[in-house]
Amino acid sequence: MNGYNGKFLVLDMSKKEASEFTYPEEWQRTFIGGRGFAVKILWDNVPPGTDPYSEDNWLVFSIGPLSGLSLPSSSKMIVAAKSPLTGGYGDGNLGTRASPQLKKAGYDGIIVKGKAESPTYVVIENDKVEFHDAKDIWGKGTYDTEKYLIEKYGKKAGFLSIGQAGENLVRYATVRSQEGRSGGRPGMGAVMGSKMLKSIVVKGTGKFPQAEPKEALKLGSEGYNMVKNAPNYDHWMGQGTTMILDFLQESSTLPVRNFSAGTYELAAKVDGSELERTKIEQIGCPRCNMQCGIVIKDAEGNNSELDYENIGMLGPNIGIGDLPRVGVLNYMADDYGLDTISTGSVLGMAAEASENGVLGETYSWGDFEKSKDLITRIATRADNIGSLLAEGTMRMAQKWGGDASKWAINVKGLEASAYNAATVPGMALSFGTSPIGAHHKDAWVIQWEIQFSERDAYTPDKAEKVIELQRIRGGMFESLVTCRFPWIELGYDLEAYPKFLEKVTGRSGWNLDEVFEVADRIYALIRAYWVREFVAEGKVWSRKMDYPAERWFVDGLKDGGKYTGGHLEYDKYDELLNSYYGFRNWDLRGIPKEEEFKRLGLEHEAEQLSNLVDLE
Ligand code: PTT
Ligand code: SF4
Repeated sequence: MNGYNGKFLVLDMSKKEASEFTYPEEWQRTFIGGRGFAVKILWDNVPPGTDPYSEDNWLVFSIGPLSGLSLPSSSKMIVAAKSPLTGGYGDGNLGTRASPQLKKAGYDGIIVKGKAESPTYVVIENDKVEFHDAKDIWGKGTYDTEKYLIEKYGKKAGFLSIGQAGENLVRYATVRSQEGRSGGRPGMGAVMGSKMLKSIVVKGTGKFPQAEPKEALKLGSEGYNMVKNAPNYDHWMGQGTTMILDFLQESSTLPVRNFSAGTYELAAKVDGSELERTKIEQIGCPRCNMQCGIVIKDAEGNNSELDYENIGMLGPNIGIGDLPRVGVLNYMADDYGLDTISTGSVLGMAAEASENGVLGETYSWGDFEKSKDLITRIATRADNIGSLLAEGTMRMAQKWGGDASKWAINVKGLEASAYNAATVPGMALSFGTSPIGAHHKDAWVIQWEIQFSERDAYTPDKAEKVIELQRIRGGMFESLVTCRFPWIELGYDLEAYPKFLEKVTGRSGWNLDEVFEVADRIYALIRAYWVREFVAEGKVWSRKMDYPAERWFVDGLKDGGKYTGGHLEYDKYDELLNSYYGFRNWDLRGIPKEEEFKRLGLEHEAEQLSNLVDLE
């Protein structure tokens, strides 16, 4: 099909050899690209039960048919692998110049396998691939690393790099690009580090494969115009994602002091208006005219790019109500290549452990200097405490025992993003059933739930809504691969995307229903992947894997206005989960039924799974 290069570049780090992987053409219809290709490649090629840090784990960078083209906010890329944080499928969505460069170099993605003996970086220039000694940048942060690479390869190249956190196998290390973007929350940066791969540089000079380039360009420029003229455009450009903070404060759903409370007394000091007031610059991904990276001068004079999640987790969640200070912690996380969400959650849990005499040292809410100290000790695994915190909240709870499970705000091991779901059951379901653990990206249902549904209810319409959003956000956007913000934030029409697909691939008949069927296929295969890995490792898979954080059930919410004392209820949540499984045609363990695998054309995968677990 047009719109694709039909192959991935394979980097064998053990042999320092490059080769090509040509995938079956039918995948372009059945999986579209991005996340769909990534999970299929991992399912087929990474043996069940593989240690995420072993040379047998594959790290997959994957773009889609629309990535990098001249249409709204298209320079995105999936980075995926078996996750060292959760043990299941992990991925992230990275904004990067490497996306268009890779397509122009002639590939739909990069597979990294094996393990180099010494630090290495790889330069891809069309079909020329070179493995270089990375001794000059190993041990450096992502800012200096990118600076070094820009000096050598120029500003127009695409860069994918890790910082010290990835090198030191911090389980929530990310991959970074273009000084501001960060992707792969469930430890994709650590998988890259385990392969001794510091950076990938990509340069391409070919053409974008497209069936009707002029038509696609015309549709794209209409899209850019629509975005620019959207009623909310100016507000968005002023505050970006942080404009949501006021709504979360008003609805008592902010993450405050390790998610124990829902409102923050210093919210006005870290909200969207404050960010807008102190903004010095606005940055973003290539090919985007609604750039969301809002930069401030942090308390130590660095330029720090802030989004809502970074602020929520490194601000209210650890009791820091000062934006320039939040900026410092955010800058450190970006430089070390640590996920800000998990870092904020780990610090919140550490502060609570300290309060309860479990941490072994003093760390109080709002202690800025100690937060900095801990972030450095985490990224470098400097000592026992730094190293334990580098393992993430699930393993911290296992180590400490007792009440600590309540302080660990995660699902399946991935720390929850910055929404306190104690009094919003639909958002709790979204975290519970997200395909990578507690990330909001697949179904950010919270605003709909509070504004348009009965907030306290556990009714089936919430399960339906979560699935609707998962199909659009987690299925469609993650396989196309483009940014979802033009649609979600500025109302760009979803129907535009099948039209783009037609013009780019040359295949007529694309429609949203077909794309959503692809989404269901991707979800079923990701779920099969989780179950397969759990069973192969001798762990128990059960519906409890889809439970949100324990705290939201057992502790009443503090400082939540009329929601104070509120919490989730196990029996009602179970009913909601049953509705979700019912709509998905999954059984009561949360495993797709055999007939559902069949409907989606995944008979072979179902047969493989049935060797490990009985299917209904
Ligand atoms: C994303 C997660 C998010 S979601 C944020 S802020 W957000 C945090 N950003 C981090 C960061 O910055 N530095 C850092 N060291 N760690 C960070 N961790 C957190 O990572 C992201 C944007 C955002 S900003 C969002 S919602 C949207 N996400 C999209 C998505 O998932 N899919 C898609 N098709 N389009 C999306 N558009 C928006 O992209 P992860 P990014 Mg990130 C600095 O990667 O692993 O998915 O985690 O990707 O390129 O930075 O863009 O309020
Ligand atoms: Fe990147 Fe933000 Fe633009 Fe999306 S809206 S493409 S995340 S700059």
